[in-house]
Amino acid sequence: VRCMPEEKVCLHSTTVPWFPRQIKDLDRCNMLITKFDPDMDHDHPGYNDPEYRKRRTVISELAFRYKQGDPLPVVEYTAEEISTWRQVYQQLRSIYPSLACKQFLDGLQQLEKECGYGEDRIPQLQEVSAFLKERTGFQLRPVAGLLSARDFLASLAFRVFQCTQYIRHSSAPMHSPEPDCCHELLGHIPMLADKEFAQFSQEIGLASLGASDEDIEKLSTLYWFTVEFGLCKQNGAVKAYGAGLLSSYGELVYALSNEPEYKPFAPEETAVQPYQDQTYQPVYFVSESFEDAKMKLRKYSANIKRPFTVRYDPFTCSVEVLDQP
Ligand code: TIH
Ligand code: FE2
Repeated sequence: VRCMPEEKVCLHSTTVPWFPRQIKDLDRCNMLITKFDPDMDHDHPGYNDPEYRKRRTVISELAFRYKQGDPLPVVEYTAEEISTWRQVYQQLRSIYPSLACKQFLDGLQQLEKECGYGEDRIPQLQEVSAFLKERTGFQLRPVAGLLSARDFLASLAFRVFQCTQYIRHSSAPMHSPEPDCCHELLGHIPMLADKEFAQFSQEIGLASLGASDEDIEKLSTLYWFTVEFGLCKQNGAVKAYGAGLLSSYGELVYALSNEPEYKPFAPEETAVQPYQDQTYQPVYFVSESFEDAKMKLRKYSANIKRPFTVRYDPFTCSVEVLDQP
């Protein structure tokens, strides 16, 4: 456990928040936010279901015990859990062809062909992680719930994606305010198999290392409106690429209806847009393409003030810290 969330390090005679330098330092990036936890949140659909809460505790333990390099834990899902997965999968699968972006559809198709994706079983993190590693170098790590923005973003710098392994409550398959395995496996994984998108995700992570609390807040808002709830133009139509949309039948349909407001993706404005984390978003940001989103984000990140620059070394899986030029 991280000694203190406020832990600081000294770099080039300035003090900045601690950040991981090596992939194994991610073992210390484990600060959980409990606001949507079924043990804490009275509105959680599993709050009054002791069986569900017990199951969540068992699965959380697997993540708490995990250390970088360990084999990813295997969860034997119950018939009830698989039935929830089936419902989510069937509903979403039927609307993806018309509402999801091309990169997502390509990724999902490969996962169905090569990684056992389908409505009959919940894929294991182990096999999915091996699949991603071959495509974009991303690997998975289990997490017990929602992480603090700083810790979550830091892992992206190392091409590590933190995944929950429990599933949403069977009474609410169409939307969940917290991440679950449907959200990770259906929302995030197909996109992380795309090279361009993987690069985009890692760049947000690198920009977050050692950043001030204020900059972390802005970067996590950018992450929210792109990786989680982003829309993009493709062949003249607006499509979804955000994982929060691609794992929620309810919000995916809503986001691409004429109800919500659309704004063009522009990092300076997007970074300060207040957002909704209990239910559907009132506003979504539309990018011209990933390439465009990546270029704009790069420009934005370059303006974040840090007394140093970072560079990822893929040979050692570590972050080099360089003097500000
Ligand atoms: N709302 C998403 C779903 O129902 O799958 C899950 C989350 C997206 C972003 C944060 S939690
Ligand atoms: Fe997510």
